[in-house]
Amino acid sequence: MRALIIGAAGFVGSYLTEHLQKESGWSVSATKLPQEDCSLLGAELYDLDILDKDSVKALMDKLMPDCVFHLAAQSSVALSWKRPQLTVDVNIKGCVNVLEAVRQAGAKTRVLLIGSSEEYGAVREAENPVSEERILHPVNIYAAAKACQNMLGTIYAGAYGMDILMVRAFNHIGPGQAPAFAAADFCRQTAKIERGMQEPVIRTGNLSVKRDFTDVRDIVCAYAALMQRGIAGETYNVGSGRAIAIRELLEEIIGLSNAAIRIETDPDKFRPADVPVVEADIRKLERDTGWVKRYELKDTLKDMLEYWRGKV
Ligand code: A2R
Repeated sequence: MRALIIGAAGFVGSYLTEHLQKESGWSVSATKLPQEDCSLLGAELYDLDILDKDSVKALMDKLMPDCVFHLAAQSSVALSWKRPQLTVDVNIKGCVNVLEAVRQAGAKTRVLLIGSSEEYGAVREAENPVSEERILHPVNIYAAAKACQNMLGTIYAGAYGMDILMVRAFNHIGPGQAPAFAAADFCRQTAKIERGMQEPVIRTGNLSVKRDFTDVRDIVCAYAALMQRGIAGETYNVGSGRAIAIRELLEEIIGLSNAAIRIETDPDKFRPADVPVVEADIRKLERDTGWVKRYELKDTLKDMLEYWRGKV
C-alpha cells in the first residue's frame, strides 16, 4: 500500500508516518509546508502548500497513491478567530484542492479527511455520547470550516463515487503536542515546577468541563484501521468513548510528580462558550474496524510528563 500524508509536519503526522511504516508495512510519502523543518524517517518528503492547487494536482499525478490521509489544516480554534480568512482558505479551499486533484488524477485513491469533534459544537449534557448522526452546531470558525470539509467530502463521495471517508477526531494528546493544549500545558508547568523554574502553582480555567481524551498513538491506529476497513462516504467519530473532567486530568498529572503543586482556578481563563461535557459515541468505529484503544490515560500522561521533563 502506498500512502500519502498531507500535512505531516504537525503533531499527528509523525505518529501516523511511524505507525503506517512499522505496523502496517506501508510505503509512505509525506508533505510539509516549505518553511517547516521536519524529518520523517523513511518517508519520501515533499514541500506542498495545499492552497497552490496546481502543485497539489502535480503531486497527485506524480504519486498516484493508493490512499491519502489529509491532515493539513489551520488547526487552532483560537487562531481561527484571529485569522478567519486563512482558516477558511486552508481548511475548505485547501481540502477542495486535494479532492479535485484526486478526482482529476482518476486513480482509485482512498481519501481520509480529518475533521473534529468541534463540529458538533454546543452539545447538551444529555446528548452524550455524541453520535455521528447528531446535527452540527459549530460555534467557532475552525469548527464551521471543518463541518464544511465534512460536507464537501460527503458530496464528492456521493456525486463522483469517490472513495472518501470522514473522521471527527475528539481531543488527542501525547508527547510532542504544543503547550497551547491543556494536557501538554499542565505537563510542561509540572516539569518546570519540578526544576524550580516556576512557583508551585498551576493556574487554570474551568476544571469541571469534561472532554474525551485519547492517546495520539491510538488515534493514528484508528485512522489506519479506517483506511483499511471503513466504509466509503461515511463519517466516523474517533475518540476513547469516555469523557473525564479536566480537574481529574490535572490531578492525575500532579499525582505523577513528587512536587507539592497547588491548583488555582482563574475566572479570567473561563471561556463563556465552554460546553460542559463532550463524549464520543465510538460504536460505529468499533463495529466497522474492530479498533480498540491500547493506551490508558495514566500511561499517556506519564509519557507526556517525561517528554516535558526532557524539554524544559
Ligand atoms: O500551521 P503550521 O505551520 O503548523 O502547518 C500545519 C500544516 N498546514 C498546511 N499544510 C499545507 N498547506 C497549508 N496551506 C497548510 N497550512 C497549515 O498542516 C501543520 O504542520 C499541519 C497540521 O498539523 P497540526 O496543526 O499539528 O494538526 P494535528 O494536531 O497534527 O492534527 C491533524 C488534523 C488537523 O486537520 C486537525 O484540524 C485535526 O487533525 O484535528
